[in-house]
Amino acid sequence: MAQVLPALDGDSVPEGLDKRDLLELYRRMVLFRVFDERAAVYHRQGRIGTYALFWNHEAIQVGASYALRDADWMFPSYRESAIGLVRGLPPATVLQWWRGHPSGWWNPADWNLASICVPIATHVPHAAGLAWGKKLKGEDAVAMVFFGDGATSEGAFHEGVNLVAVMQVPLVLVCNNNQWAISTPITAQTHAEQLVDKAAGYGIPGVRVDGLDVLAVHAAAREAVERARGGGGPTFIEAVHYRAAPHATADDPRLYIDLERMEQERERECVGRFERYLRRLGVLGDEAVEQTRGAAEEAMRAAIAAAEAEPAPDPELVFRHAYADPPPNLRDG
Ligand SMILES: Cc1ncc(C[n+]2csc(CCOP(=O)(O)OP(=O)(O)O)c2C)c(N)n1
Ligand SMILES: [Mg+2]
Repeated sequence: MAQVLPALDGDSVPEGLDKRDLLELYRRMVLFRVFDERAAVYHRQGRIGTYALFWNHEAIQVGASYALRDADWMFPSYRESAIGLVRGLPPATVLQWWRGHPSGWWNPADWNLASICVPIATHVPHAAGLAWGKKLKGEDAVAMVFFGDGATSEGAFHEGVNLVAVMQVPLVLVCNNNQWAISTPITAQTHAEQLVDKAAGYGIPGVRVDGLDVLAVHAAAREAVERARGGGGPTFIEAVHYRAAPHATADDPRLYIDLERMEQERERECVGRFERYLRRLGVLGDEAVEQTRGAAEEAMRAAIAAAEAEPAPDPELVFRHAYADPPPNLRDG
């Protein structure tokens, strides 16, 4: 039976975290929120291509990744494009990725951060393989892979989860259930009552959390990471919310989404909700809120300036790693 964590909406500091942790979680969430808002504007100015918004997905991304050490690996989908920011990856690098500029590529081994995966679920077996390798080498690092509700219908997802279950691989599977795969609703995606029920079919623990509650997501992730690191194998986490923004900048959800539900979801958006909790606790006041937001905005201003300052890439780069033996028209051209 899947475990369901209660929302941590009270007014006490949860076990295992201190006030510094809470403020760091808040700082990261605000940084992610500002990144997303600025990236959307940057797109509207025609300076980046289609961009996958992660507005209101910050609690999942920040809460889950906060359970990791730097030696642990993260495998993001396009929805978690900026997850490397928690490791100090420059925001300019992520913006450049969305511009299709080579300075947006990084060596995964430099950050223990895989490339952003656009094909749905193909990174689940990649994460499974890397985490299995860590286990075979006797290293205690774990991996965390992020994917959506739609990804759970893909063959790559099933192959990956089955493998990590059978081999008891230290992988944490974080399913961002925003209840939509572009315009396909979750009800057309699965006949299961809840996605977390799938964990039982693989014989692994599953936990369902409110995806807008950073503390609940973090508690689930911390337990899963500890289990994985201790040799207890994989865990499936289903973080539930309802997508309150377009799928991407090229999408118009008004054509298919429940607008009233979207409005309700925006009212309990995760950054403001966490901020109110911190204010109740007395660890955050107006000055710190302003300062945190100001620092994030400054980081994004600098990132946009850095991205703009980058010279245009050489078009021939497209072919550089494409051929061992370039065809004559490319070789001589
Ligand atoms: C293998 C593959 N098939 C189809 C697509 C087109 N596609 C892009 S995003 C998307 C929806 C994925 O939904 P979900 O897994 O719920 O993630 P979300 O976008 O909601 O975060 C699809 C089908 C793709 N990128 N890759
Ligand atoms: Mg989805």
